[in-house]
Amino acid sequence: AQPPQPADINHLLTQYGCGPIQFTGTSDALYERHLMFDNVVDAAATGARERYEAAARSVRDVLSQRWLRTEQTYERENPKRIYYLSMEFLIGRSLANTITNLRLDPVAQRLVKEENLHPLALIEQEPDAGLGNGGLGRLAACFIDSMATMQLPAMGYGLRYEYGIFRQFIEDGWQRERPDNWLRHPDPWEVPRPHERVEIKLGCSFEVRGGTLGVVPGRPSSVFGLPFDRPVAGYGGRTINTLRLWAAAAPDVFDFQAFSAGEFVSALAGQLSAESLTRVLYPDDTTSQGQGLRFVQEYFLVACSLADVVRRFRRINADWSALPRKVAIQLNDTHPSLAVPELMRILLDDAGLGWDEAWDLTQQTLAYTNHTLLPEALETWPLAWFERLLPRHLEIVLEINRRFLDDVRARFPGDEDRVRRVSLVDGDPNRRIRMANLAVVGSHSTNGVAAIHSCLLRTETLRDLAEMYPERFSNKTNGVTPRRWLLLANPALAGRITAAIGDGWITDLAQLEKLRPLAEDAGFRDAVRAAKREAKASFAHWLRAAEGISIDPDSIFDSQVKRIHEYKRQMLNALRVVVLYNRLRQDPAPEMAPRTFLFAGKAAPAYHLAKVIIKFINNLAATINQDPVVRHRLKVVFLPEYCVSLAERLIPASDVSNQISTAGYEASGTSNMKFMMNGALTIGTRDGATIEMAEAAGEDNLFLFGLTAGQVAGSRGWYNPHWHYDNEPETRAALDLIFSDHFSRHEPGVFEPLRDALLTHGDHYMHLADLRSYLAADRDLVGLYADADGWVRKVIMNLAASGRFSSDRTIAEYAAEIWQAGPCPVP
Ligand code: NBG
Repeated sequence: AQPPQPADINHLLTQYGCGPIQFTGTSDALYERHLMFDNVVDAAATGARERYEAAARSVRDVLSQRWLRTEQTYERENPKRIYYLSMEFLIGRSLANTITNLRLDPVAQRLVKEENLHPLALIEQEPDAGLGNGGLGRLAACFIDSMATMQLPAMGYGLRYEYGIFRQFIEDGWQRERPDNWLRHPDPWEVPRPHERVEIKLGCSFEVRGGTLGVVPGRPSSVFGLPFDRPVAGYGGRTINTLRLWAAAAPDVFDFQAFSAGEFVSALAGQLSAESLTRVLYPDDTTSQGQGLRFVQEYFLVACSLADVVRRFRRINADWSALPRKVAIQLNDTHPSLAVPELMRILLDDAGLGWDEAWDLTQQTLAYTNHTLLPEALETWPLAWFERLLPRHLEIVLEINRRFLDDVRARFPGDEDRVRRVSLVDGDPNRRIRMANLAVVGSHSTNGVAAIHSCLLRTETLRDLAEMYPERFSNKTNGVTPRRWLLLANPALAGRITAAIGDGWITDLAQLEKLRPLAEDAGFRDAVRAAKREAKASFAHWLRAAEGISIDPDSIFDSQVKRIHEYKRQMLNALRVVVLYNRLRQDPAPEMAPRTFLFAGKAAPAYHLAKVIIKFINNLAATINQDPVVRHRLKVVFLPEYCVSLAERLIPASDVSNQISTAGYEASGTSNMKFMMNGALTIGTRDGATIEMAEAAGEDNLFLFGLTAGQVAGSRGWYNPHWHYDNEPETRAALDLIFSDHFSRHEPGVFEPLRDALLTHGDHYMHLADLRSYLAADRDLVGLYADADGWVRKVIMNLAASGRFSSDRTIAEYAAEIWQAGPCPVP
């Protein structure tokens, strides 16, 4: 086989908007060269993993010069730069996405043919970079894709966890966790930059014992942050931005005294403690358990990133006062909100500025995004930890607070209750620092992630602060990148959209509006139906091969995929299935579309009830799938190990998207948007961004049901789940069936925690209040499915309205309204 010639590739790259890129060396620098020389093996003897690595490195070669030139352009043009600080980046796989964004598909296809490669086998060799829990981390990944595509001079900063989100497997129906050792093999995408390491100083030394952080009093210590850079290729390949992930490393010179005194082993152990700082991602979604190691992780991210930002800023800007004109820092949730005292410390102690100027620059540079209203997620850290680890930061926080509370007292004289509520310091004997208050006070912008969420944030959760600083609060409704979630994940549908309206939608998703009139075009309806059928068939095929599970592509694929949490109400979905099952047991009615219910998601390892819910879904599946009465009519599948790659397969294949959180609890949701742009219809509550999806598509094109956020809040005082149990026969029959151990014959009583949550303890998330209206909406939905044309019309109306939910639109709003930053094209 002839390796691709450089001239040809240059031609292709020019044609597809990436080039011209000058290659140095010969064409062999691409795939074959990597295959042989990187591992020094005979090309014929290489396995799938080596072939994946060689392919990935070849793609990286293609973007390397462009990547360098991007940074050079930023240094030369000195634009305002955007820094996105996040403890999580849930990026998933990079090979196929980078090929797509560089528009190298033709080259890749040729390579696959000439080298006799199996593309799927190759892609499967890449582990998901699971450096996040769920929505918050995936949003960060979509944002960096959009920023690169829009040619914004942006950079992501995060941590290089050696172990990402745990791997889930199911044993006897229960979730079990295994460590995700995703860096076991060398990662072809990351470039270590040891010469750009930074040193972080702490007020004492620490050690990690049994997962908790022990402080070793006495000597201050330091730890190094080692940057690992990953390329972020914008669509079209013009801009290659950087995601910089920090790994902790011990200082070269460790405890020399102990070392010389012969305590070689214990001196080294200290070094190991320092390095365990970035070992593992905390697997808690929307809960903050206040572990010491997490606190140091957060500080480490902030300290490394700010040192790097400031160093870059100072290289080309003499004057500190230019900081907010040249730097915008977005804090993804409160996790990096130690940036407030850290930036103050740099400006006061290192730059030598006075308090007022430092404070002004800090506020103008920082902005904060809130991602949840759940009280258990609001971070507070013991003041005592600040005292020991970050004494200087504590001084700064207390001074910020003193001045802030003076302002509050001046604005609201005599209102000491208010002072207590807004103070950055909570409580007396066990004083804690409230990180959300610190982030709001220390920045110029606070935003929520969907209209309803931003509104509740302003009027409820952060009301007192919003009264102090109303101009700081705004909404930025989330979005997702259409490159990964439509173009790459759903080639069947993407191809048909392009055939109908051209490919402008890829970078301007609002163009999907052009599909609206095509709802009345029988040819286009057929095309959309055929695309869905293809995606379903290929998902069913994969599922059989990967998990040994057979599902019927002619059944309705009804999906709920997300973290398992009471507020997301997977249990409401399961109750719906139990009711449908009961109906069939009573009356095996002749005609109905067969249905496949797909569940996937991880539970935080310490969240017992969420694990019971997983167990219930698995037992439900086991019982239903072997009951002859419902065979070929209802099938329930719990897919283990939900991750970005699984979402990319499952979402395009789904007909129905369940977005059924208790209204007022899901800040935005982002899978709702992915389903919408992949041709699924939504059955859901009026919560998060689903409300805006319904506004955009028209309420009639979704199946909305249930209490509104106002009704949920209004019925808190008197809601009683027993009323529904006593008065709704189907609700009662479903619960009785569960508690009769119908789904747990060999494990009697195993679902008692569900009885406690749903009945005894008052059903906090109001499952029973919404079950009946969920079933009514479900009936409408199944009714419509029988009308193939009516169904696909609604699908097209949703597709046409999904343009607003591109993360490009979200990022355009952040750039214009929060960052005041624009594109910096790379010539
Ligand atoms: C999540 C919310 C979702 C939202 C994502 C992204 C956290 C703390 N919050 O509703 O629960 O879509 O953030 O904004 O993960």
